[in-house]
Amino acid sequence: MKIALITPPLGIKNQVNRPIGISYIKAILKQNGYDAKVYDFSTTDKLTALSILQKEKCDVVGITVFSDTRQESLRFAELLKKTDCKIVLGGHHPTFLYDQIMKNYKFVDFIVMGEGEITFLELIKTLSSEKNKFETIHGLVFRRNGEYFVNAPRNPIENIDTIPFPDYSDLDPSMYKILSSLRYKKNYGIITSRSCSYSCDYCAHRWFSGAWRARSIENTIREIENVYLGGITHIWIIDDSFTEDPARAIGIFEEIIKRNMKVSLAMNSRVNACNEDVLKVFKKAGGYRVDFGIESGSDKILESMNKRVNFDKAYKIRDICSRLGITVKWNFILGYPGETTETFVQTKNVIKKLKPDMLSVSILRVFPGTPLYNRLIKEKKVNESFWLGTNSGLHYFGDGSYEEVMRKYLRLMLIWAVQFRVRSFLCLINFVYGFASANPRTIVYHFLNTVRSVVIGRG
Ligand code: B12
Ligand code: SF4
Repeated sequence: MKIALITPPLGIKNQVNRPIGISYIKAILKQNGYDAKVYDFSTTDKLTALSILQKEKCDVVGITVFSDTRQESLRFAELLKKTDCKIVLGGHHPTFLYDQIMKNYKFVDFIVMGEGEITFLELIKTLSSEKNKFETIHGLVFRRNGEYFVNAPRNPIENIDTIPFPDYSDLDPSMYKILSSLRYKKNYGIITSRSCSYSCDYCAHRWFSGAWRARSIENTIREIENVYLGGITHIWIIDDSFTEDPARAIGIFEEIIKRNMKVSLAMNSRVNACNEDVLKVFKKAGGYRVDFGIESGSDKILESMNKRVNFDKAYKIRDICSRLGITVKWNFILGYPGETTETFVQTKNVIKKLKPDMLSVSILRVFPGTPLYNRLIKEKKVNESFWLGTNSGLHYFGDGSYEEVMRKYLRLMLIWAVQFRVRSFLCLINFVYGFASANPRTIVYHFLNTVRSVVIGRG
């Protein structure tokens, strides 16, 4: 059976991370004697991608679908269906919107909900046996005689050390680059734990993959060592909540130091789950950048986000990072329901106090599967049919009108860019790079990014 697992053509210029999810699926198929090929078409044009797959004559094509890129994925799937293959979708978007997809896109044969390793393996086993007993596969949505059926959900894999390492053998490592210390380095994104034990209102992870589960230090370090020995020296730990168990995080960094691996490390963390001990050993192991989400400067908004962030702890973490020479990127969201001029100003004041090295302020996007989305649907403030249209992300503009929020947003961005002296040089380079892109939306995006992150050194 010929199986392809793909990221669809997305028309983007640079890809930073390998497609981790489908590469995990390839690995588990291989472990069980099935061969699948992974294609990352995110930077490939549609016709080239199509002709590659047409030549392959696949029996099954599995596609990752994000909400923002669902149209690209679905349009491509429709074209592929003409080659008479089975179309299987996976990822966050179809996990939550399987009803809408199965009703409106008849060329989709299967949807894998949540973590895909075991469900997809069972599907391939069933298709190979030609018994077609799909109803016994937990986590699967399937079509039969014009109707579709939704099976019981599958529990997330408890011991994630049992999953083989993602198999990237089909991918070109030089494609995944990141700007670090003013030059591009080959990047390796790694997931050392799944999910998160918080449940922020705008985030779907708890609902997508249950409780926080971590790989052991030994299992994680083996993957890092493999890639290091393969010549990659930039590792980005992209877990949702990497430092949830600080002792485990420290253990991983200590192993990197002990094994004398000369790597540059970046990580995502959470203010409440980070401390000086973690940051010190992170720095010693090659750590140079941490991303934190604060999201708002207003207690009221933070409460409705269920964010559980402590500003004093954030200032303390900023001081420690500053002392250790670690760059910090702070992420904020504007336009949450309940956002007012007063809460805008509160956010502005917190940013001012943080003196960020790097800053990302985005307007709220609402994703299916989040408590926020479900509430806005119930209150009829957003409509599920949005996803059938061609606009990419579902933005929500709080209680103000679009124009009102954009006006405040642009004004604040301009003031902040100058006032906070953000030294995000990388954003400027991104901006120049973005201009080379033909997509006007990308240009506007990079323009806004730069306006809010102009480089004038830290004062
Ligand atoms: C790394 C990352 C990226 C990287 C790499 C993406 C890539 N090529 O894989 C970059 C930075 C490029 C990126 C970009 C985007 N991302 Co992103 N990203 C992540 C992040 C942090 C980790 C993804 C990951 O590898 N997880 C680990 C693996 C094991 O899990 P997984 O990918 O979910 O895969 C499992 C299942 O979903 C399923 N599965 C996935 N695909 C398939 C396919 C098949 C056929 C099957 C059967 C199963 C299956 O099985 C996998 C194994 O269990 C997640 C957050 C998260 N924790 O997942 C956000 C996340 C996936 N990203 C998100 C978004 C929105 C985006 C963007 C659309 C943002 C944007 N507007 O630009 C773009 C997409 C365009 C693109 N270029 O790919 C959202 C998706 C929400 C949604 N409803 O769509 C997430 C969940 C973050 C969030 N905001 O909550 N992203
Ligand atoms: S936003 Fe971050 S901290 Fe909040 S639930 Fe999601 S992953 Fe966890």
